Order: sequence, then structure tokens, then C-alpha cells
Amino acid sequence: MKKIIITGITGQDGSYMVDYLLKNTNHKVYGAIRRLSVPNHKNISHVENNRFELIQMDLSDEHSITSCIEEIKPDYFINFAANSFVGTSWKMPVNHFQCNTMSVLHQLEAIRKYCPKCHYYNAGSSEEFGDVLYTPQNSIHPLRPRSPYGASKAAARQIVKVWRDSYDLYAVQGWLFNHESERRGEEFVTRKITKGVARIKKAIEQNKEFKPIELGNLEAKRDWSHAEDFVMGVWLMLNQDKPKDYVLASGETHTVKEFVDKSFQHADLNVHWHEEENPINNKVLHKETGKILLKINPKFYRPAEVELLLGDPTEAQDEIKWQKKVDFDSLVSRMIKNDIKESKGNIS
Ligand code: G4F
Repeated sequence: MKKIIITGITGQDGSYMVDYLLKNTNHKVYGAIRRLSVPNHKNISHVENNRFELIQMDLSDEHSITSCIEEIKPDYFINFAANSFVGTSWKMPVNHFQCNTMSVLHQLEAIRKYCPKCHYYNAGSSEEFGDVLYTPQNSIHPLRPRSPYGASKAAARQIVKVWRDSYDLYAVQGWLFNHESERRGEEFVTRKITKGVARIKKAIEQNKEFKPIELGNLEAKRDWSHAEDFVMGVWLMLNQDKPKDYVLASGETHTVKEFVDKSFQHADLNVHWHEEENPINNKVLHKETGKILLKINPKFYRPAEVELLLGDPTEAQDEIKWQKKVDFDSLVSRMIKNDIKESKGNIS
């Protein structure tokens, strides 16, 4: 039985990865968790399988990384753990480099010493492209990050490349464009929107007061996919004859505003936009009651924004036979349906 370590197991990608591996392989999966005072295991609470085991590993602690790798000697190591919220990376940049960059170095060093045949994956990001030079972005687009988060991932990419080239390791870092789901954290814009729309729908139905959703830049364009499609792509990237980094993306781009519109539409709420020259004054109003459902709060604007992301997944489609299954409309529909079901009268 092969052994796989996954970090970030309680997050969106880690939890979908463990579901995918338990269903599609016979391998043993070790889910690495960090002790927290308030445990958050919601995304893996459904996993019951004797091929799944939780282990303790803290990415900020080199010793804990090295000792897990030395003891288990995994055949695969999938590093999904990261500080992944771009917005906070300006507030804690050092922490982002420790978690997203230095820990990759410690993981690769331990793999080199104790299990050099291990296939290693580190989660890369379209944020590495940043201030894009052309569209759509592919694997030869230069790295021009616009945030400490993007810089930390771009630096990790260089480490993965150098360790691959220097020690002949099977080490890869895919460029994953935005990927969302019913398990997405609520600080990311998609889940913030779908949770907010579900909360407001419930309040309107119960004739209760509610607070509008507050967002920042609605004109930013993102290439959104479903996370389930991406974990399949990561597994493909890990199982080729030779290691190579691929772009995973839907190949479509939409503004945050379009995501908002689609969310209200799937929640069956009739809305219209009140738009002014200064976008800070834009609002979404409920057609029937005239109430404000969404407004802009400048605090959610970023010091530097990546305005447009659009990925070119052709190489992944052609060379590793990766295909997405969930389109933009189905993604929003699934998230909205899930959040309406979960909202259960929580209208504060
Ligand atoms: O959902 P977001 O926070 O995701 P972002 O920054 O694109 O990063 C995500 O995707 C990356 C891949 O491209 C990952 F590497 C990264 O870890 C993460 O998963 O923001 C999306 C867009 C941004 O342009 C942001 O300015 O939405 C805009 N936005 C507008 N109002 C907002 C808000 N973002 C958030 N989080 N909250 C808002 O209120």
C-alpha cells in the first residue's frame, strides 16, 4: 500500500483530495493537522476509512515536518497547507513567507534525505502571474506577483524547480487559478457572496431585518473553477513519467459583479443595480422591497490588485488529459443551493 501525506487536510483542497484518493486509489492517506485551540474538522468530518489517519505537523516547525517525513517515508507528499488569503498577506508578510515558502524548503530537504523517490506537489497560484502581460496566462507567463502572498508562492516555485533540477526529485507546483466550492472559506469573495445571499434570502422570506453584503472591488476578473476538478488535476500532475508544472484553469473569466448577479439569480431574488460614477456608491437593491442587499465598503479594496486572471489549461488538457467538469453557472448554483440549505434562519 502506497503512503500519501496531505497537508492542509481540513481545508477545501485537502478535504476534496482525501475524498478523491480514498475513492480512486487503494493508498493510505495521512492527513497532517496542526493543533488548534478551536479544531475545525468540518470538511473531513464525513471521512470514515481505515486507510485514513490524522498526524500532527506544524508547517512553521521544521522539526515536525522532518520527523513526519522521516518516520512515514511517503510515496507522495501533497502540500496544500498555506496562508492562502491574499487580502491579509500585506498585514502578515513574514508569516506568509514562513508558511508558504520556507516550509516548502524544509519539506523538500526532508524528502531529499529520507525518501528521494517521493512524488511532491506544492500548491502554486495564478497570483504568481500578478500584473499580467498577456491573456490567457500559460506556463511560460513571467512571474509578476502583486501581493506578499503571490511573492511567497513565486519564491516557493523557484525552490521547487531548483530542488527538482539539482536532486532529480519528482517535485511539481501547479498554477491553480481560483477554485471554489461548498467547502470554501468564508473570507474568499465567492463564499462571502453565496453565504450572504442565502442569509438575505432567508431574512426576506421571514420578513426580518438584515445587513447588506459589503464587498470591495467588483470589477476584478477571475477564472473560477470547482475545487473537485482541480484535485483530480493535481493527482494527474503527480503521476506522469516526468515532473512538469501545469496550469489548471477553466479558461473563462468573470467579474466579481457577474458572480454577484448569478448568485442573486440562482437564489431567485429579483435585483437591480444602482450605479454611480464613483463605484464606491454602487449598490444592489431588491426590486420588490427596495431594500439594499449589497453595498461597497472601501476597506475590502486591496493595496494592489490583480485586475484580470484568465488561465490557459491547454497544456494540461493535451498532455495529462485533464478536463474540468463543472462550469461557472453550475459552480455558483451548487454554492448557492448549499448555503440556502445551511442558512437555517441565521439572519443576524
Ligand atoms: O476570493 P478572493 O479573496 O481570491 P483571490 O485574491 O483571487 O485569491 C484566491 O485565488 C488565488 C488563485 O488565483 C489563490 F492563490 C488564493 O489563495 C485564493 O484562493 O478575491 C477575489 C477577488 C479579488 O480581486 C478581490 O479584490 O475579489 C475581490 N473582492 C472584492 N470584494 C473581494 C471582496 N475579495 C474578498 N476576499 N472579499 C471581498 O469583500
